[in-house]
Amino acid sequence: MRDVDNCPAVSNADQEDTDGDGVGDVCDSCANDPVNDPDNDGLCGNIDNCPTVSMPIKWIQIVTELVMPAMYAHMTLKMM
Ligand SMILES: [Ca+2]
Ligand SMILES: [Ca+2]
Ligand SMILES: [Ca+2]
Ligand SMILES: [Ca+2]
Repeated sequence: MRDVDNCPAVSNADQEDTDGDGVGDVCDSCANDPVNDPDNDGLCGNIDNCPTVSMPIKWIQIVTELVMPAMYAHMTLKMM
C-alpha cells in the first residue's frame, strides 16, 4: 500500500489515511468516514446523526420546531 499514491493530484508525502479507505486525507471528502457519506446529505458518517438516512440539519430543525409542537397541540386539543 505504501508504494501507491493514495492522492495522485495532491502532494501528500506522508500518505496519511485516517479512516483507512484507501483515499488520502487531503483528497478524502470525509477523512474520518471510511464510507464517505453514503446517504449524500453532506454530513460525513462520523458527524451524521443518521449515517444511512439523508436528513440535513435544516430538516431536523423543521421537525423539532414546527412539526412536533403542532402535533403536541393537536394531541392536547383532542384530550380536552
Ligand atoms: Ca499524492
Ligand atoms: Ca481516507
Ligand atoms: Ca473517507
Ligand atoms: Ca450523511
